[in-house]
Amino acid sequence: MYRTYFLLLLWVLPGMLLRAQDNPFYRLITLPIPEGIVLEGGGLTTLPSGDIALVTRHGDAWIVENPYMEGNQPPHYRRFASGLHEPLGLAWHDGTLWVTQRGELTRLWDKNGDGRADFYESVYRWPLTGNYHEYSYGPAVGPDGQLYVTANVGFFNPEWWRGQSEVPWRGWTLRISPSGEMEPYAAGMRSPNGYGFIDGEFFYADNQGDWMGSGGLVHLEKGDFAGHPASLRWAEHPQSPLQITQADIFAQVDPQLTPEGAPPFKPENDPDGAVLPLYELARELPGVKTPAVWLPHGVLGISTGQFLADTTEGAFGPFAGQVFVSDQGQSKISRIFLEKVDGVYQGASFGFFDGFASGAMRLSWGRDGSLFVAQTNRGWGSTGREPFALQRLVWTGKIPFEIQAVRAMPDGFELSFTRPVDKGTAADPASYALSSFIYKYHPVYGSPAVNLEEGQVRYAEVSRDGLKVRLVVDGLREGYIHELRAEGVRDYTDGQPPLHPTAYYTLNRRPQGDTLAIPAGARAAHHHHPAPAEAAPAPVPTPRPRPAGQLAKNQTTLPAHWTEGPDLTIRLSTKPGLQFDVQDMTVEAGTRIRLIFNNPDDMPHNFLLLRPGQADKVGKAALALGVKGMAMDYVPEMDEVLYHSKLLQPATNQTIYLEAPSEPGVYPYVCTYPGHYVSMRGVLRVK
Ligand SMILES: [Cu+2]
Repeated sequence: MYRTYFLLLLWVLPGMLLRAQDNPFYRLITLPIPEGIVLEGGGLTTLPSGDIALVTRHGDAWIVENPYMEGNQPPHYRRFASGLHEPLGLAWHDGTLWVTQRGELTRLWDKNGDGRADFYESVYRWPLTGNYHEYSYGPAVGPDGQLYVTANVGFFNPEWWRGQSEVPWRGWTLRISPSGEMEPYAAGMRSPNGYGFIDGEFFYADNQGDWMGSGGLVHLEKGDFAGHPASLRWAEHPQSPLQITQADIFAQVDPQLTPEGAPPFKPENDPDGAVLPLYELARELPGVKTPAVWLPHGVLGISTGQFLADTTEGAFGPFAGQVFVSDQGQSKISRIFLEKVDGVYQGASFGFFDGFASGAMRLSWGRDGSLFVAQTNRGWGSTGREPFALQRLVWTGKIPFEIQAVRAMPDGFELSFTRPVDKGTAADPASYALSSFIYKYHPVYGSPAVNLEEGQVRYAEVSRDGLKVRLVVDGLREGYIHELRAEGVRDYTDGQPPLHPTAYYTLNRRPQGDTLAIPAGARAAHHHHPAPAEAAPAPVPTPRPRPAGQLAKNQTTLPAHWTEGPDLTIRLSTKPGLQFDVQDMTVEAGTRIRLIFNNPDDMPHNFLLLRPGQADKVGKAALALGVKGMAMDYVPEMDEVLYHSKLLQPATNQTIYLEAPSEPGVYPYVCTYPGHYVSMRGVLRVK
């Protein structure tokens, strides 16, 4: 009884996540891993027997027998191969395992049948420079029997961090035949960690970074360009199927950029307010592919892992045919509904399951329709604190109340629910809220959500069976991401709101056709927006005015009353692996400090000094800023934040001035970029 009440509370309180161990719909089972095996999942596939095979980034291939732990027996791990070079993908095809190493597609044969690979066949090799970021992923096996491999751009820091393609075919998808003929298939990848087939079509999933405002799922046809221009260095190569060049892209983005010996793409060259979304480029240049569905950064993840279409025909719950996407940094899985409008893929993304033990990387269906999730924090950290894990997600047979799908309509959306809705709440336009935004297409790492606009749900009509709601809205914008919130809608049976009440619909094409006539006397839309559920910060206190002489929270000039200058200069840097280089410092109360905060790392970071014991609270509040977080430098407006830097792009710095608190104590400092606050911390001891 107490437990049920607790669960209800979790659902009702905005901003709270249903904890993995309390989820009544999906059970998370952890597979024990014997001492001594470092199982950082880089590739995962299910064998015809139902056993699973897994490769680790350290170079081993393992066969996991009895992964279902039948007869209460633990799984058994058998090393199948070793010495592979950072393999990041694995497939079963034509009777053997195929693995993508950094520089090669390799077929693993067990010719003598002793359960260990005895012949590593080099199917196709590609050049590498040795740059750390030249990861390679795959293969995905197509319906054509061809093997698809995706390749990162390298990441270099000549003046500032940027993706470069120093050797063919960094930043490309390659199509390779089993006998080793390669054809370059598509370009514009940055960090294509997700790859695979949905309905027989090739898709890939990228990560936020330079030129990539946020992660997303992209449908790729031969000759397509997905956005990262470094790969276009090889666009005019005789084998290239691309019709566009780097010069075409740069001419649209900034005429000062040139293809060869391009000037430094410095963040400061990106003027404030300049917005060029990728979809506008796609209008100018055929062959430019925008994501079918964007995954809003910090909301539905921060580092896209793998995606997998639900081919279980209902064995995994009410989402057959949809797509699940893992996230390494936030240890979660999101869900995507895809549809085709005018021949173009688009659709909605939703939250699905949070709380994996480590960074969720690779996905594979078990023979019973459960989902295996191979995990690693990759030394970068993840919300799940284990360095690695292997878990299995099993549907319990209970149907969660969720928005099952969102379909675009000429004048709005049609929502399907997994269970009948309460018609009173579902027919009330005030139960919904709509806004839309987009990301910049620019050389800078990531993008804030820009061009934000509130929309309006004008009318809601519930189907007779209570499973569908037709919405008529104002504010549809082609090319934009529409945040549609439905937390006012209640389940007919138990009165609960949807478990994940927010959908992010990417409207690549607005459908043509009939609009819905709003009946006279229909309930008018109220100007009322329900509190955001999934991404709600704690109530924001109005910042108290600071007394004269007191410093701003982000004081970047020498305070006028510091006539003697600072008492102390502290240099603080970020370092790889989500760390500050100094994690413990001690100062006298009231010390006037000049803090030179430097970010030489390859991703953005910030610095927030907090009141004692508030690191978790502030970290969570920053995460809850959702799509608006980037524009706020992920600094929540709350009294717990004493001082902060701005969000520093890679290879930039900022000097701020602050006064050590007058109260002695241990004051934490954290980076609140999504996913970082768990590990990226230090303490300032005030004596
Ligand atoms: Cu950080």
